[in-house]
Amino acid sequence: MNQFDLTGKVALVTGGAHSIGLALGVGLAKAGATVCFNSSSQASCERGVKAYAEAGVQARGYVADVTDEAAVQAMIAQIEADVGTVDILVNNAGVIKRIPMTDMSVEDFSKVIDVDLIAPFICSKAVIPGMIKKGHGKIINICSMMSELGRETVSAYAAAKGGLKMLTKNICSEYGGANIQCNGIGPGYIATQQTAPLREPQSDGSRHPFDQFIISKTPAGRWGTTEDLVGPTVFLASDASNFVNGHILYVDGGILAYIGKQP
Ligand code: GCO
Repeated sequence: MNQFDLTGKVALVTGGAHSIGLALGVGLAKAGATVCFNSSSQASCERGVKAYAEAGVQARGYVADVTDEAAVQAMIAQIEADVGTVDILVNNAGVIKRIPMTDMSVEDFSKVIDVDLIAPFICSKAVIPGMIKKGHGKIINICSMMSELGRETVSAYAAAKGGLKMLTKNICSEYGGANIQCNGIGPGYIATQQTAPLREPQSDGSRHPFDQFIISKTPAGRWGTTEDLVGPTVFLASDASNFVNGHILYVDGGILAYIGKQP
């Protein structure tokens, strides 16, 4: 039997209308899953459904603010009514605000914590009862290099992603006995809209300093693509990872292992 086959499984990808979430949703659908995603607006959901169709797969979009527990509970109930219990949850929705910490308002810091850490708690709490009833479940938290490392201007994001790493380990600890595996994917530096400002070419056409920096720190010598994250996510969503729990799988081209190319 193909251990990577997700046929018959229902997957929910939060923030799955674009970028990394869309790539993961398409990959899970191509592995056989029935894919649902949420977005914050009807318009974004419609754009998302169209993007999935252009990729050759069907997906169902749900409007829900993942920081609002009542909205998330209602979304999970609607998904269960529409297609069944959520077997696979990918906590992908995330925001970043790059502001020097001493310039950052508490409101901005809290917003990042709400979306990047509290929302995964809310969504996991909403799907775990159904997973327990069903006798299995997969929760995949999209962590970050910043689950392990800090850098200037990303204090809130690093605090949230560090917390998400430990929430991953705690869900593993608390619900592993119910055959729920909770793991993380730690993307390296991926070429997305979110990192576009870090790759903006200079006025003279040369690489952005941060772009050059990441290339020098990555053994693979390139930025990752959203496609690089799909296989690892299908693995963690499938029976092939039934004895993998509480692990953050870094998909980073080797950054975390490498001191960096000598200048
Ligand atoms: C940044 C980047 C990173 C990446 C990603 C790395 O400002 O350093 O946005 O945070 O987005 O999280 O794993």
